Amino acid sequence: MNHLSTLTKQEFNRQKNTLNLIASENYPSPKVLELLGSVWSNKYGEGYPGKRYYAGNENTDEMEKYVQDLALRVFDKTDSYGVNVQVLSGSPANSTVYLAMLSSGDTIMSLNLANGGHLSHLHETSNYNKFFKHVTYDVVNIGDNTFEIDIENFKNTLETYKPKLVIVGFSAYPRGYKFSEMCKLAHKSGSLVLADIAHINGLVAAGLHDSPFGEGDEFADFVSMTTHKTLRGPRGALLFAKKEYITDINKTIFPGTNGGPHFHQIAATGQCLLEILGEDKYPDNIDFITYSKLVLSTCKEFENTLKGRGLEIISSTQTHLALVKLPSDSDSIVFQQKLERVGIISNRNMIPFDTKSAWRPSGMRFGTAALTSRGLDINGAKKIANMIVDTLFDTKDESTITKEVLELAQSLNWWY
Ligand code: DSN
Repeated sequence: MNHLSTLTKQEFNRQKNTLNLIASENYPSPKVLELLGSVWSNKYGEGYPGKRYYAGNENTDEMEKYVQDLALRVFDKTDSYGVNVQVLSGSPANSTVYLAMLSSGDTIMSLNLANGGHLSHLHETSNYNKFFKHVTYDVVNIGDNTFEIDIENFKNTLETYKPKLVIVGFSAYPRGYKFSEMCKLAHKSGSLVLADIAHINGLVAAGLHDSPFGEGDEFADFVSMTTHKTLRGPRGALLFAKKEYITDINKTIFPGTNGGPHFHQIAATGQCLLEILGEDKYPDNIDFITYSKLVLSTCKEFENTLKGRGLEIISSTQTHLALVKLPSDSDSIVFQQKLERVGIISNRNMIPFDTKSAWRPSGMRFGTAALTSRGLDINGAKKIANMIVDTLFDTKDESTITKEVLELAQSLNWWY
């Protein structure tokens, strides 16, 4: 066994024997992983179906068109959008829209990172700040530590700055997104709208969350998403654009910013879309809508249990993720490490109006999409929440919790 094989085996065992609560991860079906390691990976095909620069693309042409069709069938019920399946991941999908539609000096408006936005939405560390101006809108506490988009502030920021592009869609926002209201207001002020649904696309696909796809002013002009979170596919992305914009988007991806498409990733995305459409199955034979409903119920149970044990919940969840504010004497880095030691994998996170840094923020983010794919039910979700609180307050010793975690992890499905 060479060193890489050893590391792969170690990673396999780590994933199998721990409880993964990272809201942006999931366990795709073995068929998805098989396609990632398939001969599709050997082929170059700069260009698009029917117009490639190299020979030998008759199968990739058909496969790419097929996956485009599957993506549109899952998300676009009104035949209003085109889709690019070559975009490599979520952040490049977002920057494709900036590069395709904006000129240097134009303004982009988004939610900032601490309030639930994403680095690629022109956070101060983004290189795109060299070319575009950035303004942010806010969240507001609607009571009981529940922060939602502040629509008044959204309206005022639109009126003041007249941004060329408004981004709706977030990374650490447990509430449902108000797509139609925000899209309508942004369009009224003359802005284009990009909905980044990287986190909630599985819920949208399952019909459990409002969709930003549709005809008319209350829908987005562009929709970006990753394929590996609640969609349960391979690492990758999809970028949709209203038909009038799709040619500009395609040109910006190739030849604008990308070389050859990653066909193995595109084929694997097709597999997860087939599973969502019910034309193939995830190994547990549970259909995608049922799975997605379970994700919501495990998350709610998890959050309720944390709350019942005295933790401060931020923005009571309506999605697959829960945000928690740690007691002021807790250090989120130390706590994340402590959880890792007992086998619970999570990430520290900023909370709205956080006064601490992104490196050592005040909160933790937990999601249940990954473990629900392994068969976690609400009893399991409750158990994990109790283990987390026991770890935080030292109400049980670490070795006991470590044993409980391993037992639970080993009782769950493992598909590989
Ligand atoms: N890293 C992903 C997340 O955790 O939300 C998105 O970039």
